[in-house]
Amino acid sequence: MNHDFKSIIAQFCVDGEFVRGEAYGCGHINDTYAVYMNDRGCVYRVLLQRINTDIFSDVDGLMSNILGVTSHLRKKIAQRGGNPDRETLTVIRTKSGAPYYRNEAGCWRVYMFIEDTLTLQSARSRDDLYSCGSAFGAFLRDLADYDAETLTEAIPDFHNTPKRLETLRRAVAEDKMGRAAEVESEISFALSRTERAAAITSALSSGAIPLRVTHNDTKLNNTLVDISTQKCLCVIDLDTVMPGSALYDYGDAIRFSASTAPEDETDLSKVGLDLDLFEAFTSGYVCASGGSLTAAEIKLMPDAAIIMTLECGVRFLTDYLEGDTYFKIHRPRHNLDRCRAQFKLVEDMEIKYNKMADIAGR
Ligand code: ADP
Ligand code: GN1
Ligand code: MG
Repeated sequence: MNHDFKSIIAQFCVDGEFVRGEAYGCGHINDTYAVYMNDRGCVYRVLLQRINTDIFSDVDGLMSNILGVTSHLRKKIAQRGGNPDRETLTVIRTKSGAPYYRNEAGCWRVYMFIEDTLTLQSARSRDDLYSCGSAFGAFLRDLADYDAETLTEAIPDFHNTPKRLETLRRAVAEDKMGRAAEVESEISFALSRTERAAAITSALSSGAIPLRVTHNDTKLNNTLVDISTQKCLCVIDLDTVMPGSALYDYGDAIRFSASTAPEDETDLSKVGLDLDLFEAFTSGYVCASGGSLTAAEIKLMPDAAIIMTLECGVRFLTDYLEGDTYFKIHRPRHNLDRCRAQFKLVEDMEIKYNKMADIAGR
């Protein structure tokens, strides 16, 4: 879709003349653009996003979460001598002081563009995953004293895996696109794991593991890597910061980053868990979280990897059955390909369960 970037950006406290806007990044949810500005001969860019309001209906609540969390993180980063402008997101407000701008096309926000960084779609080495684990571990630690009560639940039951399975059951029953017959084996793969899927939510509700402020979308491409140090500099994509379990963050990161293949790989023989990458992320995460993870959380780490991978596969499958309305797709059956890759990864993790447990235990 073409948008009038010039008039949208004119609403924000962004200096200089508009030059151009272009699509940017590989997120599945929001529409992201790099907008170039010319400020007295100096060209720079800002990051413009159209927030997906089909998914995030309470944009005021969402933006107030982001403002609260980033101002808390800024203080922590400054206290340890870091650079808050590069190590967390900075919301650029509108000229009237609002954190976003609404027009007929939707809700728009602008972030400072964090330059001289890379977004990795897959790990190039163990070091990338150690560093990514450290960044998400530090995120958990820095928000440990954040008042969770002030956070809006941007997407209720986001990582409630049993509820995700319920939604899948409903989508199968409705079968509005007539696709259920084709994916019978994927449906039974998911439903046969219903019991295992409840391990994190049950542990949370019994009090066996604590509720914390978590990121909830810990893909490698939701971090920025500093080009000069080659280390993870900044955790981004803060839309889903909510009270949750550290195991959601840990498991989802393993799902995406410790796999031997991309999330949408169609050659399933290439998809599996790389135990070396698993070990690298796990040590980075546990060390940087500052010793705050409990024994019960650590014990559930291998289960978390499996559950979060299963859950993501279930979400892709449900979206396929419902007509691909949630995740952006770039080809027909893309959600089905993503689902199959997740389920293949679950199978491989089940085989490697004891090895994962040994590593996490160490
Ligand atoms: P989505 O919710 O759709 O995944 P993200 O917030 O993750 O959107 O942004 C998509 C991509 O845009 C990221 O993967 C990253 O490459 C890039 N990005 C996001 N915020 C910034 C920023 N402040 N500076 C530089 N790049 C960014
Ligand atoms: C979405 O926004 P993005 O692309 O970082 C999704 C995650 C999924 C992920 C799968 C708000 O993440 O939950 O795990 O796709 N985000 C939302 O790639 O649903
Ligand atoms: Mg993202």
